[in-house]
This record gives sequence, C-alpha cells and structure tokens, in this order.
Amino acid sequence: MAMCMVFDIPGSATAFQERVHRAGVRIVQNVLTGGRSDRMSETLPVHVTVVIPTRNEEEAIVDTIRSVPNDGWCEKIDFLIVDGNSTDRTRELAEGEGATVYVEPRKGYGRAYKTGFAMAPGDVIVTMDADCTYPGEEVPDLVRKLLEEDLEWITCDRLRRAEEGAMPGLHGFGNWVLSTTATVLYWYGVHDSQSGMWVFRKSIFEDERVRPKHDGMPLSQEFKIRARRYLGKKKTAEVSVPYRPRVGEAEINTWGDGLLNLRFLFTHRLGLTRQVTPWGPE
Ligand SMILES: Nc1nc2c(ncn2[C@@H]2O[C@H](COP(=O)(O)OP(=O)(O)OP(=O)(O)O)[C@@H](O)[C@H]2O)c(=O)[nH]1
Ligand SMILES: [Mg+2]
Repeated sequence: MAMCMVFDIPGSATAFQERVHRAGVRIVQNVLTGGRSDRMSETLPVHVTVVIPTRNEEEAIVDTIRSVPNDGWCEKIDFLIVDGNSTDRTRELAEGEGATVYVEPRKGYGRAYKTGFAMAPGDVIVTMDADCTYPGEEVPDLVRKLLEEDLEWITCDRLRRAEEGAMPGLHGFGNWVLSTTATVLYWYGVHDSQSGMWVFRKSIFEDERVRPKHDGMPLSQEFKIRARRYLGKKKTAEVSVPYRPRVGEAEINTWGDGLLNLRFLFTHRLGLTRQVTPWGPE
C-alpha cells in the first residue's frame, strides 16, 4: 500500500477535504504503481521550487542542480536561479539544465532571496547555495518530513554532520561565535544560525512578520529568528544534514560578513534594524 499522509486538523472542514484529496492521491498512486509499497514509488502531492542564488558559480551550478532528484518524487519540481549579474557562464549553464534564470542586479545574498521567494511558483520552497556544499539528494526526504509532520518550515543544521574540510579554520570558528551569540540573545533552539538550506511552505510569507528583510548575508539568521518566533516551535524544525567542501571560489568576505552578521544579531535584538529594499523583484 502506498503511504497515505493525512494532516489532522481536528474538527475542521478543511481537514475533511484534505483527507478526501489525499485518499484520491493514494488511489491514483496505487493504480500507477500497482499498489507497490516502496517509498520511492510515492509521488508527494506538492509543487516544489528550488531557489538558488548565484554569483559566478560556473564550476558548481550544474552539479548543484543535478544533485536534487528529479524523477517524479513530487508532482512538479522546478529550479529558480536568482543571479547577481555573474560574469562567467553560470546563467547559460543553469538554463541548459532547464532552470529558470532571473537576473537580480541588486547586490546581496539576502536581496537575491527576497526576489526569489516572491517569484517562486511552488507551494514548497527549498534553498541551497550553488557550490555543492548542501546535500541535494536529501531534498525528497526533507519535503516528505515537512508534509508528514505537518511542519511549516525546516532549517538544516550543518554542524553535526559536516564533512572534513567543509568548514575550514576561520569559517568554523566564526560560525560557532555567531551561532552561540544567536542562542544567547534569542534562545530560539536553532544550533546552526548560518545554514542556507531551508525547506518551507511558501504560504508562510502571507504573514509579513515572517518575511526576512535584510539584503545581505544576515538574512539567513534573520529568517531563522523570524520563523521560530512567528511560526512557533511546533511548526518548525532543525534537521541535521551532511555539509561538504565548497566547489569553486567563494566571493564572501569572511571577516566583513562575519562582523556584519554579529552586529545584526545585536541591532535586531534591540529593534534597530530597518528594511532597505522591498520584498520581491523590481
Ligand atoms: N544573486 C546573488 N547571489 C549571491 C550573492 N552573493 C552570494 N551569492 C550566492 O549565494 C550563495 C551563498 O554564497 P557563498 O559564497 O556560498 O557564501 P557562504 O556559503 O557563506 O560561503 P562558503 O562557505 O565559502 O560557501 C552562493 O550560491 C553564491 O553564489 C549576490 O550578491 N547575489
Ligand atoms: Mg556556500
């Protein structure tokens, strides 16, 4: 029997409709798969968009896209590359893999995500860097967990399962300082404050308070703080995943970005941060 996912929202009419819909999906799956019970035969009833910000990632963009299974495990999957005016072949290579490429000339990692999140057509959004550091092969299991456990948002912890060389010297130390500071200031139950792999329902952005505002690297920790605060601990989770050494040259300025992140943690706690550019594409 194919696995059936029923989200229990006791007493609500939508819970009933949800059950009818899921049961329909299960019957169709059984017909398609001949009733086989293996997990891989199950098609998750969601449209997933993988949003990837890029700037000069020609060495890794193809393998990053290919690392995410695209063999019918969900109803629909697409890739949205938000490119910050790369001067190498990143855009052309991504298009060659069937991805949609949107050029966001405004600078910044956070800026790219504020555009990509608004444009993503899927019900579920997955994020990762274009540098082969995050495990694309885990995406189906992460999306399944989101649906089965009725979660709204998952952040992936890299610290427990980082492979050798994935977080060299200063990077590892900086990450520890930032994650510890974030824990002390916000006590929000997230171990890895800098991870850039998230799996979440796009609908969370209907609540403006959940939308991260920063244009730079601090968007990553800001998103985690907002998600835990406004979605609550029951609807959010941190899951440990492998983290691998980077492919291609990083453009980040380790000291500059590290200090900007640290300053953000304090100013945000004091309510002193302000939004510079708006949500969405220009
Ligand atoms: N569109 C856009 N993408 C960016 C910008 N800055 C960084 N990126 C992309 O955002 C992702 C994260 O940047 P990284 O350089 O990997 O930052 P990091 O993960 O903190 O650093 P590493 O650990 O060295 O990989 C990568 O895919 C970059 O190509 C930008 O200004 N605009
Ligand atoms: Mg990276």
